[in-house]
Amino acid sequence: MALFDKFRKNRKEEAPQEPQRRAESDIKAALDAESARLESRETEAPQPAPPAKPVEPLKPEAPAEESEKKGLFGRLKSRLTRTHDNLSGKMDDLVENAEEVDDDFFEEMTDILIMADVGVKTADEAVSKLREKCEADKSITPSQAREELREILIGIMGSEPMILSSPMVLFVIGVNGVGKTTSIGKLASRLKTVGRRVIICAGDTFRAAAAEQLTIWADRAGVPIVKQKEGADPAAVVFDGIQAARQRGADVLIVDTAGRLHNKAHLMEELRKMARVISREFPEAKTRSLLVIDATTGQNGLAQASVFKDVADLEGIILTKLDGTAKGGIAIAIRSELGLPVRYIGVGEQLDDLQPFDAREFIEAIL
Ligand SMILES: Nc1nc2c(ncn2[C@@H]2O[C@H](COP(=O)(O)OP(=O)(O)O)[C@@H](O)[C@H]2O)c(=O)[nH]1
Ligand SMILES: [Mg+2]
Repeated sequence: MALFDKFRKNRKEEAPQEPQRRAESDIKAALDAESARLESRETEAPQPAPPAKPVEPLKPEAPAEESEKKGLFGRLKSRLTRTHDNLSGKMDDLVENAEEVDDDFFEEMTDILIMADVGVKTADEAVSKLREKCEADKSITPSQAREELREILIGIMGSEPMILSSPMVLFVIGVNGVGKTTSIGKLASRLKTVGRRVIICAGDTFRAAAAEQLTIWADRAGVPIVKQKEGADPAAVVFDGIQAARQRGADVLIVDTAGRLHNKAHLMEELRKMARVISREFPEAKTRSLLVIDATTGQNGLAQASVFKDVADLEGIILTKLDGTAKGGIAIAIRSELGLPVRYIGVGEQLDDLQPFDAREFIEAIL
């Protein structure tokens, strides 16, 4: 404990706002609303209701009206225009010019998918499935084949809901610049809006500006942040984060991390050390890691992911910067080539530019 005492002296923890009491039924309603939104399909037993505790004023998300849903989808679509224009534009041409569904049609379709970064393996897999279908039913037209392709891709990606429980520690990992800090701010804001108590922990103590940048995001999201001086031991910051989470009855502690992939052994050791602190000090918390991948780095992002898969037990992917690429097909490749679900997507630099991933909406927006 002496180690942590030493670091705790340096602690610069922001004073939390005085929490206000709220009825337990309200908390449950908020969590139900979040479950309905984020984990819409029930694949696991429902999480137990959290113990009664003081929470901030509740702003539950009203069930999305049809018009609101359309608005959200319209927004998603507008953010994915580059990929849409690339993928859907080329598919339009293909379908318009094809007289029948033949070898050339399948070949060209495969090329279009690969050019949108769907990846050779995944593109081949999807088109072989389509080919089988078309061989079994010769009446399928080029335009119907495209519809079938959509369904096949949705099937390949799947939509597994992320189960959030309370208390929970979420590590956000990934190489520098992919969007970890930004995504943490957005995620904290999302969770707070639906009544979860979130604390952010500045575990990236490597870069001088990292904690400051995270503080700005914490302020935007309106959640407390726990941090220490640059160069502090990330495990000591996590220790402080746990104390804060316990004191305030937080549901989710989100931990930012440094992305020093060039030294895998070091990164692994750092993550292990933080995990040890959690299992010792916060054994009741579920610990999960989300890997952030920058969609604009394409297949290189997949290579990074396979390295991180070796060092951490990954819960899933946050795929960022989809607004900045014509190659958003990478979202499809991730599921089939890494075996990891995309949990959230980043579609811009604003606080509300992080959306839970929905395979059907995604495919409908780009194809
Ligand atoms: N356009 C766009 N930019 C993003 C997105 N997510 C992050 N960024 C930008 O990417 C840059 C790096 O983000 P940062 O969170 O600092 O990455 P980190 O090093 O992994 O923590 C920043 O300029 C962010 O504004 C996104 O979804 N869309
Ligand atoms: Mg960062």
